[in-house]
Amino acid sequence: MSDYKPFKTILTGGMALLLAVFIFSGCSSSKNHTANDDAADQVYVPPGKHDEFYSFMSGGWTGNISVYGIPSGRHLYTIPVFSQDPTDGYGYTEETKALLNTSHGFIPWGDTHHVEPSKTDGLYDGRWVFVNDRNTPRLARINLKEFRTDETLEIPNTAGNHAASFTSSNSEYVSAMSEYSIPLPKPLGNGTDVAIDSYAENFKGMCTMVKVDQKTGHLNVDFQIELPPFDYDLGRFGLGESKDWVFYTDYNSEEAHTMLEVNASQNDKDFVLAINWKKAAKIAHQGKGQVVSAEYDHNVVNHKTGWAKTEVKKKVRVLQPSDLEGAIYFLPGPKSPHGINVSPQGKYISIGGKLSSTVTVYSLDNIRKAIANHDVSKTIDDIPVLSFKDVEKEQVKKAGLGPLHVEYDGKGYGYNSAFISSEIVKWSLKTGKVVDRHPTYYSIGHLTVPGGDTRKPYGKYLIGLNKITKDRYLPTGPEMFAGEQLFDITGDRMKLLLDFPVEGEPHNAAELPASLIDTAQVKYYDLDENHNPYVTRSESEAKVVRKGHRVDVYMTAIRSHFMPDNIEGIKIGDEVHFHVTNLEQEWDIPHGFAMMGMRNAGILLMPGETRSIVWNPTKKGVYPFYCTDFCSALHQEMQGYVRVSSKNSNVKIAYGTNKEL
Ligand code: RUQ
Ligand code: CUA
Repeated sequence: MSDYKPFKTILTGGMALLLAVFIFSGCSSSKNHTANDDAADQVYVPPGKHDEFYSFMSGGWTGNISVYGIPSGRHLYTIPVFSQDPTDGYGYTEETKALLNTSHGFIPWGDTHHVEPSKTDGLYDGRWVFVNDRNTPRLARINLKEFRTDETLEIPNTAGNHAASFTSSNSEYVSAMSEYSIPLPKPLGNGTDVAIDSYAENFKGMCTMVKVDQKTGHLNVDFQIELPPFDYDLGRFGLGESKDWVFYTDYNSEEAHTMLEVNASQNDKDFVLAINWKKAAKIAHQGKGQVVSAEYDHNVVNHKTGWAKTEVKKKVRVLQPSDLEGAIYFLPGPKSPHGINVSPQGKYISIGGKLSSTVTVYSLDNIRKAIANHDVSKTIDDIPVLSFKDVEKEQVKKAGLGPLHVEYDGKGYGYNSAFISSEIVKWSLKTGKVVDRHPTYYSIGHLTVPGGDTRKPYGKYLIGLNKITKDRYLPTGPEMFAGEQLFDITGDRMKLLLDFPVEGEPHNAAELPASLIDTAQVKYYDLDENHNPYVTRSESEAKVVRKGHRVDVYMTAIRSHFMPDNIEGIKIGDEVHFHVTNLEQEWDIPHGFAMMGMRNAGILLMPGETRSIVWNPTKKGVYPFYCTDFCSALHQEMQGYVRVSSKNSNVKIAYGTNKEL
């Protein structure tokens, strides 16, 4: 404990009290500070061998997803999603730029929080992963054949898109939920330009159900539900018996709009919102609610051409809770809850009572009974509130301080993270009794068991996603990568195996068995199937075409030269579009393309792929370009020149490789 000072600045009010209890009750000893000696064997993946699981970690403010191998903790890849990535030119190339379009314009970064794999029958199916951008409300779908973002969808009428991108048992829906309420445009609300202190009267929360086309994966906002202006924090769809339901935690039932730290921590109980999404969808499809105008961007990659296109959507169906009789309820829960998780059979729903020291477990049976008996204590904005004592199954006591999230191992145990006391607490679902606890380093947020949100968790490991790294690695200035910890959970006691640093601040992660994904990987793109409008399928087709101030360069790359590699006749003021096609037809032979003075990014071309990047030369001269990826023994030689002349020069377009221009 000596080297860990919890951040006092975030601990006020009730938290300070909890902290006092924490300090005076003493805390975990340092005996588990390091892993056991035989841990090395358990995480050692010999050279040339593969990991057992892929772990997809959201990167928080990196806006992307990074992929790690488990148990080794090796960083395998980063998938660009909501942020531009100069590694391969994602969000810089003409093909991919549209993926970052929103109704606010082009937004080159995001804040990814929850990675959710697609499911069939409550089990991972290896098709896609979904992830949300919290800041600019968006969802993305990544295809797991290419580890690429296929689609992004803006969520209208929403802000602080935190309780997303949770998916139903067959990925029929992905849901998104506002954390920050906002006033809604007319005719829905009273207009968006209102006084902030009219919060209670004008601001609204919003639940969005996004339908997933089972063939193409395409996302489509099916309907929304207007909600009271609470902060909706986390969500989970039911599983098994509860698979028609979706559950969300919320805090700020006080409806505070300033100094939430204090003002949203007044009520003893906040809520879980339970929606029967199947019923709600039925009601929506019967035409209930209002179709209102909205403006949001939907960006989809066309796999034939490789180009992402934006469609601006103009309408959305919004339901009111009063439309959803029998399909929407509040369950009270202590106090400013954060995470919510559903047990593998779908019978139990647990929430981390961030400002209490308990995990509350609800049972589906109790919820059903309370609904059948109309045990309604009151209604809030037409949403019936069931009574706590009716729906609660039990409180897990001694769940640590600041319990946030729960994961299940499929063997009857829940594991919750405790942020303030920096520990993982294991308890029995049957008895609600704590059976083990293990310190984490430090301040754990999410935790994940491979398949922990499915009907059949793979178990075996648990990964703690710690928020604070401090002294666990060599220091790297004031900022350090987040520190994750891998535990073995096959025995009665958790066993710490490995610390490994990861990019950004992963808010959560999902592990898929390698066998579900690895054999399906795309290794290169078939040139004959490349229907990019700017493809150059052979060197003889390479050309440079001027149309006014626009110059299109149709270029090829193959070991170890570009065609053309000498270009003349470019003038200041031109807009030069380089369309480079990698002619290789072999796995893992990308070429790069970088032009001196280019103000966006270099590009990386996968075998058989065409990418386009725009260059606006501003100064006369001869500009070298080269391949950035060490592709062959003659990679250094893979270079060329572009001559840029003044605006009024009469140098004509000329180009070629191995010829005098
Ligand atoms: S959050 S540390 Cu953004 Cu899922 Cu809980
Ligand atoms: Cu191509 Cu280096």
